[in-house]
Amino acid sequence: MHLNQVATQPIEGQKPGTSGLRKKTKVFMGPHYLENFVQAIFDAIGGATGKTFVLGGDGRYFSHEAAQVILRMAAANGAAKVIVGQGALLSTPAASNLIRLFRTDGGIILSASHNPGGHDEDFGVKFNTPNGGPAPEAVTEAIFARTKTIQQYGILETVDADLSGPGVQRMGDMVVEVVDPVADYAALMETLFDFGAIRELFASGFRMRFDAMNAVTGPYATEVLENRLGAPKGTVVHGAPLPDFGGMHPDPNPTWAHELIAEMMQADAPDFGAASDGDGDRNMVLGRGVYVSPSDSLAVLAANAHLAPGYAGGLKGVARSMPTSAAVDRVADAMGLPKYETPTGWKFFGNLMDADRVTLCGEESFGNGSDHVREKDGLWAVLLWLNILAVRKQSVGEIMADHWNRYGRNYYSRHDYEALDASTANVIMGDLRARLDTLPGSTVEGMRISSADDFAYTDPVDGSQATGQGLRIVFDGGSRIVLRISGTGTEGATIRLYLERYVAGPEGLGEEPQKALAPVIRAAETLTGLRERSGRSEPDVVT
Ligand code: VG1
Ligand code: CO
Repeated sequence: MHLNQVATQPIEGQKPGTSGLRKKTKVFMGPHYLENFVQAIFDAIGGATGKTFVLGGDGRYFSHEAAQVILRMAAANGAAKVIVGQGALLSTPAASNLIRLFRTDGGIILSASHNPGGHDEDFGVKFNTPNGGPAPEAVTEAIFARTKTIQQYGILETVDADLSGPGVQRMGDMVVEVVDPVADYAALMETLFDFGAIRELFASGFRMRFDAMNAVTGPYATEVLENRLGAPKGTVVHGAPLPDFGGMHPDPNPTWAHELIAEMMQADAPDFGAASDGDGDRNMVLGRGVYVSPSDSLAVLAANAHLAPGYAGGLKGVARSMPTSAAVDRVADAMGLPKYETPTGWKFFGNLMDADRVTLCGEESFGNGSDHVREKDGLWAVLLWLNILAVRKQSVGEIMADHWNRYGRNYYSRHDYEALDASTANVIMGDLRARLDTLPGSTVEGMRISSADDFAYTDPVDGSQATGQGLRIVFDGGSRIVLRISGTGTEGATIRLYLERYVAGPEGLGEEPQKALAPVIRAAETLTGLRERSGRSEPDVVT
């Protein structure tokens, strides 16, 4: 065993995006790449000496090697202890839970979330702070700043830790505690939901399909749904986490979870369907023949959360990211709840939850969660849906129809134009940004623009500011176009175009969303020239 200080040099581009640092796996495997970033994390938080961290990830290719490097670096940096998920596995919400449960000094999550995995795909590293949430911008900025000056990193030369089963071992002076990745998380879920009622639901013949997409949620879903709630074996499919996700793209949306969509649209489909992403923080839910848009799912969960024991006392407030539809706002207004609109990315919800201002948060990108942890949580959302279905004894379709009748419907869609040439994307964004001030009052496709701006946010808890968070154009009546560049892509630039139109009802609530949004989609093209200028005749992904 030998403590090594390795000389290194700054590597360009180690700037964390919406959710950690994501790059091609081969980039992470390059000389000093992972080591520089991990040392920058330790340095940016005032060193690792005497500290305890949680470590785990979604099991993607290179996770095992990366986990061993991080353990040896933590030991060299004087950490007291690292709590690691068995096999280096931990879903993002489970990692958040362990950080909070054991009051650690933070955690490192190895994941590129919904991005594909494998030697030629993506890898990622994310640091979470002691509250269990993704590092806020001040911390990620400090990490990035450190990557630009780093000259050396510490690493212990020693044999690998044995991560194959629970137990305690030592690496130098540091304790390595390997834990069952599922147990504490499953126990937390039992405190929030009426497992008895959900068990009865399954016992009555209710059928469900959960597509874990060969990613980290498999073991969690199998334990909770099949072992503890009595769902029949085989309810969970693609349940074994694989390094390349078996070639699946673990993004739970209609494009990438097409197998589940196809099954759920059949006449004899299960009653309920769900999928989750690479690291288990996203979810898509479906009823028989019914796709629930993530923004609508957030609104339904907000309106019905009190039906689950963990939320029986009501919600403190709700928050959504700016591009997420205003469906949840209508619920908040009707229930008299405080509501917040934040920039994209879960890190912006942490302060609101820590300050007890909100209980429920969500994003249009298939993510919602509550203050039980400080990350979005895919399986949690599925369990809350199951609890609601068990209590209301209605189908997903009936619940959606009832919701829209009551609150009206926010038709919503996101069109992604992926891997565009970065300069083209910047020109499209820049041109629109420059014209924002001139737009209010003008009419496009028969719709009058009431406001246009580049979204900026001041955190109401600590006053921190975030600017340049997305261009938004709002029309009279609440229809909306939002444009932003993705902060999780690893190739070129991805433009996300978010489209929304509100229909109060009772007429016109049952339209197909792309049809209902047609005038807004046309207005977006007129205003941005996105298709024409990018040379793309249609978006790569429509959700
Ligand atoms: C995307 C989503 C955003 C989400 C983020 C991380 O970011 O739009 O809502 O918080 O991914 O989710 P972007 O910058 O590419 O739009 V995950 O499950 O990939 O950690
Ligand atoms: Co994710």
